[in-house]
Amino acid sequence: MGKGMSPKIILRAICILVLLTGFMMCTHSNEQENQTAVETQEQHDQRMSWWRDARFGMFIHWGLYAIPAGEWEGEINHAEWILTTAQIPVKEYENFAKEFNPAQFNAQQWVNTAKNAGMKYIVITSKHHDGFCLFDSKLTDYDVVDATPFKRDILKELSEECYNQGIKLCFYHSIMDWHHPDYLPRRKWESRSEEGADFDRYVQHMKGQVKELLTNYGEIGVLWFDGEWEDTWNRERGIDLYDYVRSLQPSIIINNRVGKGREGMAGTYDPEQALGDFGTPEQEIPSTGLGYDWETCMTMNDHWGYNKHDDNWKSNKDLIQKLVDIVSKGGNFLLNVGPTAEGLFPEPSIKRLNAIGKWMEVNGESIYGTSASLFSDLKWGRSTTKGCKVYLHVFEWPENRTLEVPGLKERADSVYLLQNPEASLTIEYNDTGALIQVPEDAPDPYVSVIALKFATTPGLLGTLH
Ligand code: JFZ
Repeated sequence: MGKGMSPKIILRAICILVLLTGFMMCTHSNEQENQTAVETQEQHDQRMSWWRDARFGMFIHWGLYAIPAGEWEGEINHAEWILTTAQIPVKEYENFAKEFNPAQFNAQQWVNTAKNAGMKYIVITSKHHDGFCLFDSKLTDYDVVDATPFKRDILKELSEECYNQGIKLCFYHSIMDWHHPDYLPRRKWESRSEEGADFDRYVQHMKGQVKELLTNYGEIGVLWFDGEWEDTWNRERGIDLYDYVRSLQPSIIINNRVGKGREGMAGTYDPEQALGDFGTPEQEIPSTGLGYDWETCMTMNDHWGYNKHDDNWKSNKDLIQKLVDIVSKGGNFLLNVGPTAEGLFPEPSIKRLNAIGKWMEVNGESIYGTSASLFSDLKWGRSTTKGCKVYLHVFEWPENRTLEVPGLKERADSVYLLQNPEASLTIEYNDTGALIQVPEDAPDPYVSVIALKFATTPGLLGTLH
């Protein structure tokens, strides 16, 4: 410090600096978050509350691509991207519409399967990148009602069933559109010219469709955008779209793919560009919580859209443990189904959904409405917490019949297996934590859950980390 600078002056300088930074941060964040500025934290929490409680939802990728079912000219690794990955000219791809006649489609059954699996919301592709719409859009003829022999508005039927069965209906709507003449850029291999194309006009068209989706199908839970990565899209357009959606349904939730910044795409994540209400890690589970709302979306095999050759199914155990892992880190799980061209969920998907549902029936209490684990590391599994309860999800059952819970020092009033609440388990405490005596064999083949009930909300945080 320079000679003659009194502590008073230094103090004053620090004060001014602090005030200035504070002011700069305020103006900065106002600029950043103008799309949510109208909402207080409390209102935001209120809007997010059903979604945070739900924890588990169904993703449905369905469209014309279910017809080739992943195969084109001997190549068998395609799915919903087949127009691009097999380089099928748009005019030729359009022909699939004439064949789209999913006679076995039954909205009541689809919604019921999701509900029985313990899922609380369904996100279905109103339009994927191929531009084909599963709803009766007045703004295009390239939709299920105008272009197919089926002629039924799939989203209408689903919206009625979701309403009846208490499931939140949500739409995945692709920003990228390989079909619309005004969408730019074209695919590199295409012969369609860009002449006369007007991206602004495309955006107006897309907003018109968003208006249809948010006006004709009742209350929609989430608008899940995607395909925002091309150069024609930018943050400004993202903010405008976000605001437009909220102006149509103020309580709706919107994912982060409405803007540019998002996790998961190597090299492209830019937090300054991030928009939306939750993050969307894809096909991966982050190693810790993310400090904001997030939802992992994942396939049960290796494709989103139906692929008749894909047998690489995840096991029931893997899927249940992934659900628990995600929830223990404060995230949601959006698990995908790719229905067939006949309108059926693939049999292996149904089997897995049924197994998850059976597990959720017994253990759902440890999933819905819970918060992330209070423990930083549990070598045998995961944990969640809700109110006065802590749940321990045991992946690896202890061979010596003693489950070690390091860091747990507060005395629980009762300890029991969720599948058998009447039988109390013995718990002892020592210097480093607690020891729970458990039965010899794991009571559940996938994940056994132990509940600990405390007299008050456990103040474990202080003692655990
Ligand atoms: C997108 C779609 O292109 C895909 O067809 C599917 O609908 C999926 C849910 O979302 O695919 C992506 C999006 C992001 C990444 C990879 C594929 N990413 O972040 O690496």
